[in-house]
Amino acid sequence: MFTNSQAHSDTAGDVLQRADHLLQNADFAAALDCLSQEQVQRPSPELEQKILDIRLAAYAQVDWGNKPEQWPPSHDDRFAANKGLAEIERSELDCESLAAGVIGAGGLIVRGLLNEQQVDDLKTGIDNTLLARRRLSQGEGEAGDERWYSRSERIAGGPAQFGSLGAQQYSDHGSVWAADSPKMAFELTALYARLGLQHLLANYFGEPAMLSVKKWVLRKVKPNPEQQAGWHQDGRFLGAGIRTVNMWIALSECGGDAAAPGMDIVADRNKVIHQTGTHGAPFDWTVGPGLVDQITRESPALNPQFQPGDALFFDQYNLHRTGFYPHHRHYRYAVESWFFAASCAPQKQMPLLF
Ligand SMILES: O=C(O)CCC(=O)C(=O)O
Ligand SMILES: [Fe+2]
Repeated sequence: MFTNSQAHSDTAGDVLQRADHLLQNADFAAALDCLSQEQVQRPSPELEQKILDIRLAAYAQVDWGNKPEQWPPSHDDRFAANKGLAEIERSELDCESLAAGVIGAGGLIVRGLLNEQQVDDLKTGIDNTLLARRRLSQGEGEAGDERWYSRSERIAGGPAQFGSLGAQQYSDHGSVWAADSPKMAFELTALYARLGLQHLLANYFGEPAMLSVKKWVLRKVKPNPEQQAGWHQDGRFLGAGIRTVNMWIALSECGGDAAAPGMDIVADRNKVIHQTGTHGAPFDWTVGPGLVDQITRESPALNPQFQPGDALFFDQYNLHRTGFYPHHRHYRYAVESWFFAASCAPQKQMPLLF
């Protein structure tokens, strides 16, 4: 109660001063908490940007120590009798089910992780972000667009904001880094806090979990009956020695019989990185169809059906691709969040605190 009344009587200046003090003591988590509460009470674009900038700067300012020896976490292999991906309800998600699903079964579907309102808000946010990016790239930005889309000065080394191809490369669909949208980054980190993800993933990794600039992606995928996406393992790009788990959240009904593209995925328990660029592969980063045929003789390729708000957790060894099929008519929205154990987070993905 004291904190509430204090928060109400504090001016924005008081809060910023308190946060600066916490930042000087490198207490980034407390500073972010304090500023995030202020952003909920008195939203401002400047504060939203500041919060994102702190997240981006903090990783490099903390000594995250050595990798815990005890990893991956042990699990009870509760899904051993299942064929295919493990599947649970939201209420069953904890460190043990996550480990048994991702490590033991090759992937875990969590039904109903988000509710309808959360799904709708994220879809609207993805649309706003994509439209703001397109308008800004064409020099037609409207008031408020930069809240939805602007690249932090702290994000160095990524592709130029509007690319060398000019405006026409941006449309109302595609993918966009969540960290390029101060508003979406704020909403998503608030949502992850409500879901208890920091705690869940700190248990899973045995140390704090990070997000990253490059592997935290908002997606609006166009149905494309003609297209075949590339089979890949994200471990092929992420580098050796990492500890990671992806939370992919479907925001549209997709996959299976649904009218929007889901994910083709192999629930393979073997933790190996397959050869790429061979067996008829169209690209050097994809696993060729000939090799996929061999792998899927043992573990068939699945195309699970998702309802909006269902999540899929998997690691860097999982073989998957966007699943395009001729019956698709609708766009598919999703958020992809690769989380990394802090002590060995890949620098080139630009880790960020959440
Ligand atoms: O959303 C998609 O279709 C692809 C996602 C993906 O490859 C990933 O999350 O690693
Ligand atoms: Fe992927």
